[in-house]
Amino acid sequence: MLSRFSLAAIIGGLLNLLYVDNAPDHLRPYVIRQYATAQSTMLPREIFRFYITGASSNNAFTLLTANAPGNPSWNVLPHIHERHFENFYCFKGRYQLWAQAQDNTTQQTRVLTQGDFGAVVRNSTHTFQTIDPDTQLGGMLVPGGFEELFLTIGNASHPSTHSPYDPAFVNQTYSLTATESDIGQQQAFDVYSQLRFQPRRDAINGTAPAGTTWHTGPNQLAEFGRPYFIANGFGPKFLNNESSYQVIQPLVSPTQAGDLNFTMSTITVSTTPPNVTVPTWNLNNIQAFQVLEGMLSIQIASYDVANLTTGDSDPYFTKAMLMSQGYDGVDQQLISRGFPWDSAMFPNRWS
Ligand SMILES: [Cu+2]
Repeated sequence: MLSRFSLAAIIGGLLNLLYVDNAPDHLRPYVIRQYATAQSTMLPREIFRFYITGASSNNAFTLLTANAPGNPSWNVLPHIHERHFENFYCFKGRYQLWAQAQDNTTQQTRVLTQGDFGAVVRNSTHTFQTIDPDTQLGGMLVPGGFEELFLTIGNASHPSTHSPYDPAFVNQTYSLTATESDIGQQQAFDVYSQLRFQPRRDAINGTAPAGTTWHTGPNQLAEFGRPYFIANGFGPKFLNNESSYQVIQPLVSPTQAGDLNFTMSTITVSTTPPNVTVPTWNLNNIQAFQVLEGMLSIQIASYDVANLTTGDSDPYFTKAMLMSQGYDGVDQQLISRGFPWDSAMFPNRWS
């Protein structure tokens, strides 16, 4: 069965094997399959996989997914990270995310469905709860290395069927209480439990407080230091038409990332029109693509072409998540040579 691939294209070293089952223990180009072993780790009622680690990205970022059924309560105690910016993406199913900024302004919550995004900046109190039976969330944490927490507190789990999670989770109950020693141990990994935080339960149409815009109108990326949420397709958009059409939807731009020096965008790509040459990129920083729809073909240095696919071998429509180290990555370059665009779709005629 073909499935979604992740790819960390690290420009530089040349090694023989592009395809791996676990993220490499050092910086190098690689491709890893969705639901690969990926150091899969069991926590109560959820399995984490680590497609990019601190070791594989020279500490640029960690890319993980968590698969879980719906949970009767939060998946984790409310907590803060002082050093890590934690990005939440919904690959499928639904989960609810809560976030409150450091200055204790109004607590926000959203129910995330496929393609929705939440940016939990440093020092924001947050927690989440999975809702649907087949839910997958993505976490992109900057800087890298945050997986060490899960590898320490979880149990190694390598389902031989590569099942996203263990069906036995559905009947399991667990308690979210933490002992003093758990809390002390977690602080060493930049997790500071906020036991007095009460996640609000008054969301209507997937959002609270009242008056917030969620799947009903545009969402903006926030000023530096504030958590924010972008519903799928409702954020800012840019079109680049230098080769194929590419619609770039930034999720984290330099303003929000600040000193953490990274960006995240989705890029929707058309086919390449006749008589157009596919461009070659010369990039100085780490770029990682995770294909969401369609297929992205990438050739890295002198490796063979890698086809990152969700199963479609010759699609007319491809959408990928891009994570980029630095402020001159693929998304920022496409935006700088493109222009603001109102639609999530590329034009229906070649220009
Ligand atoms: Cu967190």
